Amino acid sequence: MTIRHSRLLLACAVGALFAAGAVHAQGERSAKPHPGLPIGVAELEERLAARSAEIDADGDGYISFEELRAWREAQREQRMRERFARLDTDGDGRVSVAEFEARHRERVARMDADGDGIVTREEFRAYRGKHGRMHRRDR
Ligand SMILES: [Ca+2]
Ligand SMILES: [Ca+2]
Repeated sequence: MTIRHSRLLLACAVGALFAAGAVHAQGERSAKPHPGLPIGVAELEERLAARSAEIDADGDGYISFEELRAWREAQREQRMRERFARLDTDGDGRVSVAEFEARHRERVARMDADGDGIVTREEFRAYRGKHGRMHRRDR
């Protein structure tokens, strides 16, 4: 393997790692220590190989459009299930309107940092800075 290939592999591995959500970058990315880092290149390569094998469902060595789409759909489905489970706080397999609203009230309370009952632009921006894209962590 050439150095150029190694670098490409590493770039792909890091990309795959981020795409898989194994690394949750949040706001002020450069300032905060990263829970998933440092990480060995060998581990990144292992993860890349595992991910590639997972996507290449028929194992023919090629990732077809359908395989990629199916993998993405499965990822989305998994995220939706996790989001649903977080909303279902009493674990009865259903999300009541009260459970749904409670989750959103918590979020609004966190946004209203000084608790004056008004979410200012600054508070909203600070919340987004801490939590990344709106709702990402609350889903
Ligand atoms: Ca394939
Ligand atoms: Ca429930």
